[in-house]
Amino acid sequence: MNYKFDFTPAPRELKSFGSLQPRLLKGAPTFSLANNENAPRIETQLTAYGWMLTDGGEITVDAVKTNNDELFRDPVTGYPHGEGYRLKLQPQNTRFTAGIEYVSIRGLKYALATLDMLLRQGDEGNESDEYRESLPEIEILDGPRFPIRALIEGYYGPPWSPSARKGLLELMAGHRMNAYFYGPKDDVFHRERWRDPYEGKSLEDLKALISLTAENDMDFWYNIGPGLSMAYSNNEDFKMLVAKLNQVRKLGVTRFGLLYDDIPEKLQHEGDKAAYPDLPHAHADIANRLFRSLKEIDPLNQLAVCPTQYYGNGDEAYITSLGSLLDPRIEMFWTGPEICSRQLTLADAGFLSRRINRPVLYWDNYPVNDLEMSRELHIGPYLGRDPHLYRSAIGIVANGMELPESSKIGFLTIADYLWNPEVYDAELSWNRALQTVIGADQWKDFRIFADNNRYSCLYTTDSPDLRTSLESIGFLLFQGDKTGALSVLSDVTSRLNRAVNLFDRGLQNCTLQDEIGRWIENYRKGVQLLNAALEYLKEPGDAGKIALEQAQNDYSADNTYVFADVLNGLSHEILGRDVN
Ligand code: LTM
Repeated sequence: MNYKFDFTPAPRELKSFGSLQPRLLKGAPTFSLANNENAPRIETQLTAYGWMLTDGGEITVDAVKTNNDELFRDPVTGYPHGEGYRLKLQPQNTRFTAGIEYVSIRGLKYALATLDMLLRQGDEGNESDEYRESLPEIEILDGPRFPIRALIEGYYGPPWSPSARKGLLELMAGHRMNAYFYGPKDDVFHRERWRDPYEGKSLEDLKALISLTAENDMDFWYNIGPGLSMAYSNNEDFKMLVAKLNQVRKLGVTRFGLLYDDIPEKLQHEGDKAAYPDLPHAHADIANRLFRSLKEIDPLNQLAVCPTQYYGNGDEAYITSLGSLLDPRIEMFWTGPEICSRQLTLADAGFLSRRINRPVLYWDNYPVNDLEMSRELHIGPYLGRDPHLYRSAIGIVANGMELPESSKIGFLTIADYLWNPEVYDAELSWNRALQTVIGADQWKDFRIFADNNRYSCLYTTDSPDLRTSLESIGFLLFQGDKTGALSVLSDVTSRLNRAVNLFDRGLQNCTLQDEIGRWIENYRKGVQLLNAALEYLKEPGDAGKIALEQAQNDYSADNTYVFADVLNGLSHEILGRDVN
């Protein structure tokens, strides 16, 4: 039988691919546990996937914790990935043993996720939610490429609610992101009132968030942005900064970020101008002192800094100076050549990392859609990131939209890229992400809508299929082939109408439907415009003309970005032809 393994993400190494053995059961697997050190965790995770624990189960899970992280060392970067695992699935008569070796609990978690994926995929690859009826003998040696695989709540706008955070962190941890960076611009205690300690509800929420991150085996990075008001030369301010981080540290946090983004590019306080030659000296001084104080308390504490100039070529004066002054153990954020970068290349990363004496930590502004991007919905797949970026970058921290449910789609594709960027397949990963967020029954119709919402800094030509069809309709009308044009337009509208019908019936994920209401509305208007064009072509006349112009006005009056510029001027194009 021909088996296809469309893993998302693909494991680093598939060591062997042996004989197939029919399974005992057709549906969800039953499993039993050998003498596993972390048996309760294995049980919880597999049960959550729908597996059943029984004596003498069909699959015996034999997971062994090892200290041999040499096994999982990255062959290219030499990074000792304690998050790696080895998984061997071996048939034994009609049963199977799943042998797992892992170093850290994350390694175990990822191994079990791969095991479920291995059993779940049908002949249709990722499109099946069924379990396989027979299983291969297989050995997988796997580990991530990027050490830091993270999401950041770092946008302007209302912070995510506690329940949204729960949903997001559970999902992303299950898809191998390993860190959550806290830094909502609109949390007053993070930026405007950075000196003030958390108290009352804000403190309780922060504590709950830290616990939630730990429950999901993720690292929590607390970020603070004091630069709007801090006097860098004022020792009282420095003490306030240390005190604030101490408050958070006492909640169990060991990772911190000092954000100097979106603040004045020149020194403002008179005392600072007297004390420092320029901004990078002030920034490096504060960061280095803070780093030393954190390390004195606990050598495990870590610090990352977001520079004020956080994008560009990498040879500008500020970043060059800061890079040379900052302790090389401090991580440094960078968003790429632009604030929202279309591409991140290994060449740029290599150049910057040599100039700043450390691998780059990308703060990637995708899928974020704040400020002037707020009319765009960023639900397309992650694109334009070099497959070899991990050679010069320690990680990527992806900035979310204020829309948590919608952010999941982009984040899921980012998680796949981060695990194994060399074989990342954007469309496959996107299909899988849509399936996860929308559900197996509805994702294909939703994809028709999503395909017309691809516009972002990553992808500036939207609606690829519709664009091609409209080009062909224009060409056919120009040739005087109205029948041909009608046929193409009729196919297009009936396809786009499938998503309208889906929204009429209602998404099973109602949170998502609520969140993207304004984009659904303008999608409807766009489809209405195409329907009106179809009616006019079928029956040209004044009534049809008025309806078409009205539909064009309705669609164009709404500045919510759907179909990008593809439908602009459609009525003009149709009405400009002789279609009688
Ligand atoms: O990108 C950085 C480092 N800072 C801000 C983000 O907070 C904001 O969300 C994005 C997108 O608008 N741009 C920024 O400059």
